[in-house]
Amino acid sequence: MQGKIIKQISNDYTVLINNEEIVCKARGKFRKLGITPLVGDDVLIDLENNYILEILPRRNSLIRPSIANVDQAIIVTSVEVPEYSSNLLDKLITIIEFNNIKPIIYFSKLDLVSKEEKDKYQDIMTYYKSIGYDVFDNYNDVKEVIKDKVTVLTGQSGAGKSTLLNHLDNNLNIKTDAVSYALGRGKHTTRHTEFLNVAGGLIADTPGFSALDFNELTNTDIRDNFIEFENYKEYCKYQDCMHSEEEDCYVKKMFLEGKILKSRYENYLSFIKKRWNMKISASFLSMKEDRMQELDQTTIDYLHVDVMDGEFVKEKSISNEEMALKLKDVTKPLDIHLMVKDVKSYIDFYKDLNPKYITFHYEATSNPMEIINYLKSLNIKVGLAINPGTPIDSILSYLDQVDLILIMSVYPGRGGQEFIRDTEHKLNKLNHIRKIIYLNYKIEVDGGINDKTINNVSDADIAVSGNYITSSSDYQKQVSILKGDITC
Ligand SMILES: Nc1nc2c(ncn2[C@@H]2O[C@H](COP(=O)(O)OP(=O)(O)OP(=O)(O)O)[C@@H](O)[C@H]2O)c(=O)[nH]1
Ligand SMILES: [Mg+2]
Repeated sequence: MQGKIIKQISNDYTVLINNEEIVCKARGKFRKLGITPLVGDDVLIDLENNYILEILPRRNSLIRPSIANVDQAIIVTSVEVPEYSSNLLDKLITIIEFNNIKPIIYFSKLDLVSKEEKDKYQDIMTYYKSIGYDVFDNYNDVKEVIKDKVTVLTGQSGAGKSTLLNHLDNNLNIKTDAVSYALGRGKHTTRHTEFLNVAGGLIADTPGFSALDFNELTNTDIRDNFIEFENYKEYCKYQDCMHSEEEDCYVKKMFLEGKILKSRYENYLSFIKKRWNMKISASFLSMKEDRMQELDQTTIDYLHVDVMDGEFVKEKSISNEEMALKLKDVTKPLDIHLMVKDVKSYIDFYKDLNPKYITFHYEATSNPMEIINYLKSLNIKVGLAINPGTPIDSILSYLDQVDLILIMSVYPGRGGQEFIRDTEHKLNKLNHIRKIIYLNYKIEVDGGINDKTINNVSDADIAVSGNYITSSSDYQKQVSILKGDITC
């Protein structure tokens, strides 16, 4: 039998089947597969045992609030208690847009602010309307957009989601409560997600939250879901412009001319520029004359030593002895990247240079664990690298064994390649996994990194950059640009 989950309270799912509500449990197989049934899911039910047997394909879903298959999300945005946060509003809009759900904005508690402040919020509301969103501050108007639609309410705890529902239907009597700041964050009055029949549509009240993550969204996803940029981007000089520091960026021009709301553009920059902590590992492979000392004196964090054997990769670097000579006087920690087949013998040479990391390629050996253990026995931090064609899934079992994962954003051993865009998803995935299972590995990215592509790798901790630094007459300037200390 097919039905729809309309309510969840811990492990109990209320499923609506032919207008009848049946409380079901989820089959154990979902947990094993890492799938959680969501309110809004269309499901197949075993009516004898009241089990959810199967979740039908979702049209869309959100993590917070956790819900599936909705047409639209009303973002309840309070202007006072909790105070207005344009940052949270823009973050929610971006995430909801990304998930192919229509965002609708509802401003609550305007009755609590002065006339001047109210005017300020009217201007903000006008801006969001001008870029194409439905914006309301009156619940009567909301009634019109929920008819025949599946809607979810979202927003901070205490913003007034349940209050809005009670206004939409006087018979509901959902519990609402004043916001408590005893714990420094609003308490959550609504504790579960539930669909209700309101004003001719289905609408879900959800628990509020006090913090929100972008989770799987990359910087380009964020950029592409700031909808007003769409009108301007074709006039940017660069097709893949991130609208931050690039020259001749039309979006930035529009912002400077007041066509884009200040808070909106600033929030965007804060969303994509998590760059303040980026470490730079400088590769000197393409350095023409010997300016090693000069590079060593810049604010780079590591020296990236590319070692190529002509076997694992086509190219061959200078001999080990010549490399050792080159590195003899440098002071920066060495970040050694072995693009070689006979990993162990190279480790035996480079271990004597007192490196911080030695990174080898997953593709180079049939027994990565043996190399990992060998490096550990030498007290050297272990790095594991993967080529552009190798998925993260193939190294999952090593993530808790290594200190660093190096994601190649070009094919190793060939110069002058462009940054491969799929890299962003890999970095993002690694960052996500690290957060949810509390691992400590560093994430490094190597290939095609320059002042533009650095904006796409904010999920990395360390960016390797070679040509961009060493082709310049001013090494320090390039490093400072990469670190976000100065703009170009
Ligand atoms: N003055 C005023 N108070 C409001 C308004 N909307 C909500 N409130 C009050 O704000 C408090 C929180 O409202 P709720 O509706 O419980 O908030 P919520 O978003 O459902 O919160 P959670 O369930 O915790 O996520 C209650 O005391 C409401 O009476 C409004 O427009 N004006
Ligand atoms: Mg509530």
